Amino acid sequence: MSTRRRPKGDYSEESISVLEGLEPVRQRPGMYIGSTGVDGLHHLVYEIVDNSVDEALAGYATKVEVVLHDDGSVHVTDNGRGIPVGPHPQYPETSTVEVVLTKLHAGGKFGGGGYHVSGGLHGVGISVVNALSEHLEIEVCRDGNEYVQTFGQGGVPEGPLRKGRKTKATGTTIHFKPDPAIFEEVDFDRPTLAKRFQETAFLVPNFTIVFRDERNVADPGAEGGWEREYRAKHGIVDFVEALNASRTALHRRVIHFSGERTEGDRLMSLEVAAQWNDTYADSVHSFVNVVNTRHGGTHEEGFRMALTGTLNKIAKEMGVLRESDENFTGDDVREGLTAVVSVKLTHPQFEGQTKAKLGNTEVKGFVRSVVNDELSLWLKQHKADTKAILKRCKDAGNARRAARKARDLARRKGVLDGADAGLPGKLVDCQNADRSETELFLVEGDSAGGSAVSARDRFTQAILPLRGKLLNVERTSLARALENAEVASIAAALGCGIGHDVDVTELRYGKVILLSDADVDGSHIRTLLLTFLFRFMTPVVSEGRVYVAQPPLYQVRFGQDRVYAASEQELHGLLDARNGKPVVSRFKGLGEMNAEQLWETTMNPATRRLVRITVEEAALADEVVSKLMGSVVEPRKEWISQNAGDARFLDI
Ligand code: 0RA
Repeated sequence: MSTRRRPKGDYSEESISVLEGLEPVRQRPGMYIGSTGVDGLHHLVYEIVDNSVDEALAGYATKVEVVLHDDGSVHVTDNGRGIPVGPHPQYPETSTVEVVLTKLHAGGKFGGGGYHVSGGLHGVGISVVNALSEHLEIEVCRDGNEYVQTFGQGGVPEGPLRKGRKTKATGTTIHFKPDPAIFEEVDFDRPTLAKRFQETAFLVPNFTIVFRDERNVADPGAEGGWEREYRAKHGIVDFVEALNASRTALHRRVIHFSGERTEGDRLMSLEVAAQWNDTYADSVHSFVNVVNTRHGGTHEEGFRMALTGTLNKIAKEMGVLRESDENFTGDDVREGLTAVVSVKLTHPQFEGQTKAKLGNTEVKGFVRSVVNDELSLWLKQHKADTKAILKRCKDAGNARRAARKARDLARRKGVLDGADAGLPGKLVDCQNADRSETELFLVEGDSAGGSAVSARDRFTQAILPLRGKLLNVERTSLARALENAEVASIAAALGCGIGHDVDVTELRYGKVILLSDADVDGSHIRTLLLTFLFRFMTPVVSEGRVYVAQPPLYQVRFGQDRVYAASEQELHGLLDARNGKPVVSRFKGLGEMNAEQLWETTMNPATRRLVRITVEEAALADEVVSKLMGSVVEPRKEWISQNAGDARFLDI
């Protein structure tokens, strides 16, 4: 897609803005780059690279190269037009290069009202980078020559812009070293930058971003000289394919369309790529002027409304929904959807603390009307894909109704109602009606479940034995998940709903505790259970209601005395600390412990250890499962070969 716009250098009177010096930036850096921590530090790089991206969007640059150096400095070079070198209209004595680097531009944008689609968080301009640098060197190739200027701490010019050798090339090179007096630590994180550059490359087709890490090249122990090249021939279609790479797409072609509208000097454009996969996740990524709008906004609202409306309309036209059927909800149509919504605007208005939400009201209607028209057209032209998509929406709706029914059934049963219909037969419930004091143990295996039943405090502790391994949640929609007997019994026992319907206040227990063997198989089932809870009962995890029990691996007897150790290390500690003749035994599984041992070591609130699971840990489990059990073989192979033997990843 091409975005036509007025070039930045087109200075008209009204675009001349009030300029001021750099002092305010050093006084309050947070105002300009968000923070002086690692995020602010990375922001400096984005600020420069975004200017190169603008040159690419305007049709001039095709490439930018970013290099990290040992001394904390960064080198960014592009082949755009180069910053103008002639006198600045407002400061006839000074080159435009120097003004751009030493004056703060009102509204943060170069040329004020002039057209500038900026990628930066606040679009603050490269003078902010100069202000927060210890040293900066700029080299501009333009008008047949190279021009160079250097700046000291805080962006103070060390001399005027000087003409250098002749060249036919054009472009801008900036080499800057963030000022250690400003930043908490000058230590760039390669993966953070790499992710951003990859994303940028997807959003700016045919723009090449070379990223090289030359830190520690001299150190033979360190991995130096790392380099990647990011370039996306098919833009956001490639983006969606990459996002779906470890999943199975439900239809072959990636949906792709775009639209534009101009209103006076305002231009809006939209590009969408989308493809459904066989997982439960809803993964809509939105961008405004190549910046990720993590918190959505009017463009996402317009997209969601049009998506739901269009799919309902087409489903009726194709007879997938009859007039008497309930419409698909937004959740139904977004189940398994991976989409990228990229909007470009001349006058974006961002909202909120992080500026990660779009506020322009006119964008909603624009996006809505483009999606209504273009998506309808695409679906009509791709009947086979459309059938697969509509079937998916219909299954999602059916599953949602089934889940709600199950929850309503469970809701009507108090804990004291016992094993009425609705609660799973295998559940051995507790008696306490005060839910906050109760605990549900999800126990791997029938025999371990049996021990746990005898060991428990029957007033507060309930046991749900799970047979063998849980289904492979990775490849599962809500509909398929609910067909699995283990999933259905967990959902019924928890009673708080499943999927988008979860209501944690309905959770039938205070704590949900995963109890499995301390070995590799136990860790496997724990990972699967966490993934299941993370995907289908997210609020239960995020509200801190999920725990992992820590059964011991060893028992050591010193005469009549029994002590336990959870790891090899703890065992050695114990043996070193005590006198007497130890008898060490290793538990192969929970089933080997008698009820008394299990109570003492793992279940008794007074003596046990529990680890509360955070969303981050559950998300990590989810990632491991995606890689190990996703339906696409390649990433799994790669992951296993990279991490083979590294039990850390499974040991959650
Ligand atoms: C001001 C005006 C023009 C381009 C730029 C700045 C510019 C800045 C950076 C920073 C890194 N790379 C850059 N490339 C360009 C417009 C130039 C014109 O009208 O010819």
